[in-house]
Amino acid sequence: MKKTWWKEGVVYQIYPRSFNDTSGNGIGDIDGVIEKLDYIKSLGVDIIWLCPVYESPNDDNGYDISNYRKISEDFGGQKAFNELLEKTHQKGLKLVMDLVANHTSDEHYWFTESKKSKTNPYRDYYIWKDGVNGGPPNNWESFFNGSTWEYDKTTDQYYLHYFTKKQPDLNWENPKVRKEIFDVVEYWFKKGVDGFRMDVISLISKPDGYPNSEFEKFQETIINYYANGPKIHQYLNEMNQEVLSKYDIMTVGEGPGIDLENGPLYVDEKREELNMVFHFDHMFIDCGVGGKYDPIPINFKTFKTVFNDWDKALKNKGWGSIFLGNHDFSRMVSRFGNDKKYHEASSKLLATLLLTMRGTTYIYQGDEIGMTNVAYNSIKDYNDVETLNAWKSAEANGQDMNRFFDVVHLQSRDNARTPMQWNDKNNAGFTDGTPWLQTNPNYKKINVSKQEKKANSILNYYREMVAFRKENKTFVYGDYECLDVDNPAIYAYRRWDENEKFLVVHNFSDHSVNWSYNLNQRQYILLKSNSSENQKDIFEFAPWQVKILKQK
Ligand code: TEU
Repeated sequence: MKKTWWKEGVVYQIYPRSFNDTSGNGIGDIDGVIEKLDYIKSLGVDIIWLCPVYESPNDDNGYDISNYRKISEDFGGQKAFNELLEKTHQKGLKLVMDLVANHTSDEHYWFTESKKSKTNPYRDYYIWKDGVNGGPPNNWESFFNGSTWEYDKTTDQYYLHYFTKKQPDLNWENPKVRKEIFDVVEYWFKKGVDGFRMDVISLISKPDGYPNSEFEKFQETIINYYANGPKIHQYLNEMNQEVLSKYDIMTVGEGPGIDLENGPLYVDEKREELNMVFHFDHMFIDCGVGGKYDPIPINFKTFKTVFNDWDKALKNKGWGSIFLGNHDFSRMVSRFGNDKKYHEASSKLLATLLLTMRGTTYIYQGDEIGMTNVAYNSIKDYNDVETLNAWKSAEANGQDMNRFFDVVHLQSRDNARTPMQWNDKNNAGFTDGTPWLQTNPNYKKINVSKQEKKANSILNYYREMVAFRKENKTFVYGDYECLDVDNPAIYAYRRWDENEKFLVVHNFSDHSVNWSYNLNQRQYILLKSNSSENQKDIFEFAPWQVKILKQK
């Protein structure tokens, strides 16, 4: 397995809108990121992934791009971005951008042209179809509710949009479209950008014939129709040959429908497509039949199995991504930990998991201080288009809206988008103005400034663990094996190479556990723990305690 910077590096994901506002308009900006570069550097991370900062009408907060070569003035424009890139590099950090190329904004020039007539040169940049029996071309449902087809009366045809109707899907069949996107990618590489996270890249190749979906469960429709289309690997290989392979950059493809079978195809080094993917097997683990807004309890054994199976699938082939949260899901500690009684311990435990698995670690902004879900009082306080559309659709279906509001509290993407909590001053120090999304009221308790001052804070634990991973490359490249998979509370795994042998044991529960696994105590020494409890007996664990042991 080739060693490289993006395998050893730790990524810090920034959702710029919610990170740090220096202009006072309530929206985070690029200058705000620049202002916090020392903070980011102090975490010990190596790579910043910046969510979209391009020009956008913000129907989906920047995931609807109207100009791929322009940095949004809301965020400070190109000048601010140039400065960010320069300063990031000066600090020895890399900067990775988001590439949203499955769709554009409907306000992108290509689309406004495409709409004009059936003979417009940009018509085939998008996917236009005739209706069927006075309705849309097929029964497909969009990710954000409603049909994936929008009727346009100018030409009496429908266009495809997997997400909102302001996010028309590009037609990757058209070689001109591919060329346009590859040029965009190259444009940013030439400016010095160090890579791309590729938004819903698994969806760019559409199925032949656009057949009706036979499935009721949305997840099944994604897997069987939307994702991993017939030409996906051809397109990615082409992008690799045309652009990616010419630069020392990293790529991570994001995608619904990426599974154990097809996942390795994206990242198999011999196939020359992408470096890494984000699959959602552990992130959709609480989705019921009705999807994300029909949650079910998390099955802990399944959780472990997802990590085990993916490690095995990618072993000696490609490289994994280890993440437990991002801007699309609830807060990691509220979801996989216990954000009430064991907030600190469980945040630290999850940090340990992120930083001791095989694969590149991705830390989402705010998780390093244990930011939690928010529970706004009214649906009016929510901003996310996914949440609001899910709400409208639940209302239209006559659901019990009190119950549904609980689901919103649990699942809304806004949980992860509340402003970064810097200190206990107004608006958590995020802005002097009115924040675009209300601050989580717990900012007085949970904030950077407070944790800077406390030696054993969650924040300082992250710093310690990032440094620990750096010092012990066995955690990066070493082998992985899970022990006692059936244990309902313990997640234990070995990490080893020819030099070192480690054992990481997490107690993922609210009770103490004596892990009476068949291991000889005396063979191990304790290297690290997220708490000082039970330090004497190596296999005894307080609630949410994790220990890193070394085999003598
Ligand atoms: O998300 C892709 C995706 O699969 C999401 O729709 C996901 O299923 C959902 O957010 C879970 O709640 C990417 C971006 O990360 C997301 O922010 C965008 O809205 C989406 O693509 C469209 O570009």
